[in-house]
Amino acid sequence: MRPEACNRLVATVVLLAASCAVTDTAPERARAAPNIVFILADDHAAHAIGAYGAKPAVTPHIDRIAAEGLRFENAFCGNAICAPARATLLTGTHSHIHGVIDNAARFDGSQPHFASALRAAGYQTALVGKWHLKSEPTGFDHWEVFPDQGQYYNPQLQSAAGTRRVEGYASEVVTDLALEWLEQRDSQRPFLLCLHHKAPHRSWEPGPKELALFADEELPEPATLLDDYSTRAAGAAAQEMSVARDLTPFDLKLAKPTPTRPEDLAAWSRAYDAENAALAQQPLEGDARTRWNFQRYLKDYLRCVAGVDASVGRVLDWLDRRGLARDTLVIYASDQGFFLGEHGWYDKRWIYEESLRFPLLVRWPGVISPGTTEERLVSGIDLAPTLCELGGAAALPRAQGMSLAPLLRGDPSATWRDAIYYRYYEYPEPHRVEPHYGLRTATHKLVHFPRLGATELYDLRADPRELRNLAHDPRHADLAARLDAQLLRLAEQYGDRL
Ligand code: SGN
Ligand code: CA
Repeated sequence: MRPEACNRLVATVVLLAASCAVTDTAPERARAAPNIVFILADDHAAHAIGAYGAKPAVTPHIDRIAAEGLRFENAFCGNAICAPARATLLTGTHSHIHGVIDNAARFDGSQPHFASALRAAGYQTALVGKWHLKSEPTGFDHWEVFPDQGQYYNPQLQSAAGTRRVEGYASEVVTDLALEWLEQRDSQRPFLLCLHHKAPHRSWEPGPKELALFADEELPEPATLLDDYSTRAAGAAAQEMSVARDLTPFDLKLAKPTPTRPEDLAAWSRAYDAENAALAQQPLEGDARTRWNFQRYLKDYLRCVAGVDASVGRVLDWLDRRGLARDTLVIYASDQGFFLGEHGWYDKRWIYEESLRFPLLVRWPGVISPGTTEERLVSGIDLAPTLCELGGAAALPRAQGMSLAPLLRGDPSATWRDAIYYRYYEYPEPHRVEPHYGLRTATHKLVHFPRLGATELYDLRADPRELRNLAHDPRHADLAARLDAQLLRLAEQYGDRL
C-alpha cells in the first residue's frame, strides 16, 4: 500500500474510533481522540509566513507545522476583526448568530462552542493568552487571559482567581504558562490547549530577543504601497488605516517605549535611537516618509512574528520531548489576516485578500500526509465542527460550518462549498472602514457597501491584487447578477438578513 493510502486508512480508523464509540463513557471515548494544541496568533497574515511564500521569512517553526502537515491555501474569515472572528472559530457560527458582530459586543459564553463540547467529552481544557470576548471564558478547566487587548511587556493576566502581573514579554509569558499547565495535566486524559498570542497585534512591540532583526536591511515593498484607490468604491480612500497618515508616534517607536526593565530599555535604544535621530535631523515628506513608516512598521511586525515563531518552536519541542507529537493535533492559525502595506494599509477589516485570508496549518502525524496543501474554500466557521468531530464530542447544535476531517484525510471526493460568506459591521471607529458584505468564490469576489450604495467585483485570476473593479463593466453584468443571486442564497442559508 502507498504511504498516503496507508495514512488515510489509519486516519479513517482513528476517526471512526472517535465518532462511533457511542456507548463509552465520556472519558473513555476521549482516549481515542487526539490531544489538541490550538495556537492562535493575533493579526498574523498568511503572507507573513514562510510556508505561504513570505520573503523574508522569520517562521521556521511555523513552517515546520506546514512541512509535516497540511497548509490550507484558501482559509477565509467571515468578519475580519478580532472578537467576531474569534467567536466564529469557537462556535462555528457567523457573527449574526454568535452575536459578536464587532469588537464592542460581549460574547455569551453559555452558547455551545468547541471547548465546552470537548470538555464534556472528557478532554481537560485550558486557555492562555488573548481572549478579547469581554465575558469570562467558559468551557475551560483552566484559563488565564490578557484583559482586553493585553500588554506586550510585563502583561497583566486575569484568571478565576483574580488579576496578576507577570514580568517578561507576552509571547514568552504565555508559552511559559501553557507549558506549565501541560506539565501538571492528567496524562491519562486527552487535552485541549488554546495558546492564544497577543502578537503580532498593533502596536507591534517586539520582544527583546527579536529587536535586532533586520537592523541594516531594507524590506521589499508591496506593489500597491502607494495605491491611489482610483478604481474602487469611495470607502477605500476614506479609511483611517494608512501607513502614510495614521500610524502614531507610538506605533512608529518615535515616542516613549513601554518596557520598564533597564535591559529591555537598552535593547529598544539600540534598535531605534540612531534611526530616530537621523529622521529628526532630516525629516522626510510625501512618499519618502510613507516608505520610512512602512519599513519601521513591517520590521516591527515581523519581529513580533519571530517571537510567536520561537514560542511555536518551544511547544513543538515539548511535544517531541514528551513523545506526544504523534498523538497531538497541532493547529496554527490567526483570527484574520492583515495588510502589510498593500493598498497603503495596516490593519484588516476589508474583504480584500490580505485581511480575508487567515493562515491555517494543521499537523497530525500518521493521519495527515507531510507537506500536503488544500485549495478548497474553508471558512472560520469550520474549525469548531472539525474539533468536535475529531475529539468525539457531540456536534454543536448551532454550528454552520463543515468539518474539515475529510480534507485532513485528503478525501478528494468530499462535497464542498463553492463560495464563502463575509460581513463586516464595525463603523466608524476605529478605522472608518465602511460596513460591507459579499462573497468569495474560487475565482471572483463580489462586495456591496450598503451605506454608499456601491458594489465592487473582482476577477481574482486576472487581477489577484484587486485593482480593477468590474462591477460597472457591462461585459460582466451577467456574472455580477449570478454572484448576487449566489450571495443572497448564502445569506439565506446562514439565516442572515441583509
Ligand atoms: C485597537 C487598535 C486598532 C485595531 C483594533 C482591533 N488600535 O483599537 O488598530 O484595529 O484594536 O484589533 S490601537 O492603537 O489600540 O492599537 S483586534 O485585533 O482586536 O480586532
Ligand atoms: Ca486580531
